[in-house]
Amino acid sequence: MSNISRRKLITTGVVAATGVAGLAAANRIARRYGLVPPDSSGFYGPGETLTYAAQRLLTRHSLAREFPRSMISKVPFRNETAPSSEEFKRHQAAGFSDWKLAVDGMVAHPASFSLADLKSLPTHSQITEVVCEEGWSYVAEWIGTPLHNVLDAVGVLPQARYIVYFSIEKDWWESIDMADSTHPQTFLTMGMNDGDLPVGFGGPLRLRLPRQLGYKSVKYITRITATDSLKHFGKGLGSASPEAGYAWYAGI
Ligand SMILES: Nc1nc2c(c(=O)[nH]1)N[C@H]1C(S)=C(S)[C@@H](COP(=O)(O)O)O[C@H]1N2
Ligand SMILES: [Mo]
Repeated sequence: MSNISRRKLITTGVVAATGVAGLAAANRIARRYGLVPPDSSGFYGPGETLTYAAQRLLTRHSLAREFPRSMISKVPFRNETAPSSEEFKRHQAAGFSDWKLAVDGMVAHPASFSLADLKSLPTHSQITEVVCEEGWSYVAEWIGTPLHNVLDAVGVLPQARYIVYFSIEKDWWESIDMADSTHPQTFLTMGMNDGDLPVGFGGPLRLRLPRQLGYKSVKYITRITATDSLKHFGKGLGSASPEAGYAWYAGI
C-alpha cells in the first residue's frame, strides 16, 4: 500500500473511532501506530494523544506561515528575561566566544559546536511568528541553521525517536519528535532581524520551532541529545512543560 493511502486509512480509523467508540478506541489505534506522546498518562492523556496522532497523520510536513518583511513587528513583545546565573553573565561579558552546543546521545559522532562552527553550516532565514500560550504573538526574521544540518553532521542513529534540548536556564528543557527535528523550519537560531540574536530573545542560541507554541522555542541552548525514550528525562513526561501542566505537543 502506498504511504498516502495507508495514512488515509489510519486517519479515517482514528477519526471514525472517535465518533463511534470515543477516545479509548482512537487511543488504541494511535498506540498501534506508535503515535502516543510521552505525556499520554493522566486525565488529559487521551486528548493529548488524539491531538498528536491527528496532527502527525494530517500535517506532518506542512510549513508554518511565513510573512513578508513588511509584517515584521516594529516592537516585538518579549518575556523580559535574561538568565541571572553567574555562568551566563560570564559568557555574556566574553561576547559568547566560549559558548558551546554539546550534541550527544544516540549519535555516531558526539561533538561540540561553537557559534562560529554553527555559522559555518548552511544558514537560512525565515519570517515567522512566536505565539505564546498566553495569547500574544509577534513576527520576526530568524536566521540560523536548520537543526537537521547539525543532526546530519553528528549522524543520528536510526533508533533515535526524539531530540531533547536544554537551556543554560536549568528548568527550561524540551523535546521534539524526529518529524519536527528534521522539519525545514526548525532552526538553531543565531540571528534576528538582520543582527545577532539579542539576549532578551534567546541569544546567543535558541531553538526556533514555528510549528509549535512559543514555549517549545527554548532560549540559551547549550546541549541537545538524541534518544529513543524520554522516560529518564525529568519526570518522564517528555519535557518541563507537562510537569507544569502544559502539553508536550503544542502544535499550531
Ligand atoms: N530559556 C527560556 N526559554 C524560553 C522561555 C524562558 O523563560 N526561558 N520562555 C518561553 C515562552 S513561554 C515563550 S512564549 C517564548 C517567548 O519568546 P520571546 O521572549 O522571544 O517573546 O520563549 C520561550 N522560551
Ligand atoms: Mo509563553
